[in-house]
Amino acid sequence: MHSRRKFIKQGILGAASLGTVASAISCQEAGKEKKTVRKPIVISTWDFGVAANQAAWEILKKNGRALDAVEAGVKVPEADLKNVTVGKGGYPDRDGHVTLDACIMDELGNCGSVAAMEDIAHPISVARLVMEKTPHVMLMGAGARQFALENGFQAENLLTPSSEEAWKEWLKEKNYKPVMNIENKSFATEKLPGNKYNHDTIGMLAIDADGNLSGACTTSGMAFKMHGRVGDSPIIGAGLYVDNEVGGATSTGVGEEVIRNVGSFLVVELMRQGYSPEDACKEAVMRIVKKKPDIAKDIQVGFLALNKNGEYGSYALQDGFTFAICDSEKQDLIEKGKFHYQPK
Ligand code: SD4
Repeated sequence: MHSRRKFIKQGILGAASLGTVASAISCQEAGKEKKTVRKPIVISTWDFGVAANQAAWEILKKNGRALDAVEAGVKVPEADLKNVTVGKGGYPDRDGHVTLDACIMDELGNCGSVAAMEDIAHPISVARLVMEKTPHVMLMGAGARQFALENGFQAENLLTPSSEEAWKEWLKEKNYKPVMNIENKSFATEKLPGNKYNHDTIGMLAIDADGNLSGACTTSGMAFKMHGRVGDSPIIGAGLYVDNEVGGATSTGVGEEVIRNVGSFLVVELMRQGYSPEDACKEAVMRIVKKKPDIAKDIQVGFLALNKNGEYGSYALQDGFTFAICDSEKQDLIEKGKFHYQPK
């Protein structure tokens, strides 16, 4: 499958130096052809997934649990102040509030989520606590913040000076229009040249050495959204879904279209029916195109999927979607997603 794809090496970290525990493990399924399971493996959305994957790999290579790996992995972009679409430093909503969305799901089907949460820098860890310490799946807004504070998280101002500056620039025209791949790429790069890391949501999927899957997804959502707006990223089935029998999927882009099609659940269910990860992602993208062709041609949505055998694939509405892969053979690898609409 890899020969068909264009790989972009971004620096070399030898497999030996990473001291991996397992790479490809062959197994014989009764009456079926011999399958090679690639594990451990971690994949995540966008170029910034490379650094996130490295943090996840530190856990996976020591036989750690996929759940721990995905949490540690996505905390990297959450903590990156230059990243204006995830965690602290994320662009605020139109009223100047940074509101964060995140969810996590493990191999047992447990899941946790926070939405529109303010003042807490690592929403993914709060989402995990919702999963592990409450009878609920999702906490939002003030309730999520209160739960985080009660569990030892510190409140802090998530609006960095440069994100505040960007918001004030935006207020001059108040033009809300999602732009391909990053919601406000031209704005950020033309008017704020210091902001180079203008990518989108991080969604991460991992299989650990035991063959168990987990996933995580975290974002500051669409820049300059309405106050209270929640996208696909914290919604189980939309921004993320994991089924340990089949595989996992995650999404990035304009969340409204992902929610309308319950995108990540759809991708996993298609893989259950035998679709390859890439074909499943493509079919989910084509549902969006079919239902709303007028909207679909002007927005970006990308899906990323990993099946139980460690095979991965992606598909996006538009050119520009990238994802990062890390296993015992390949580190720091970025692959370009296939896409439906030809560039204009
Ligand atoms: C959302 N899917 O809030 C997220 C944001 C994102 O590209 O991925 N933007 O809709």
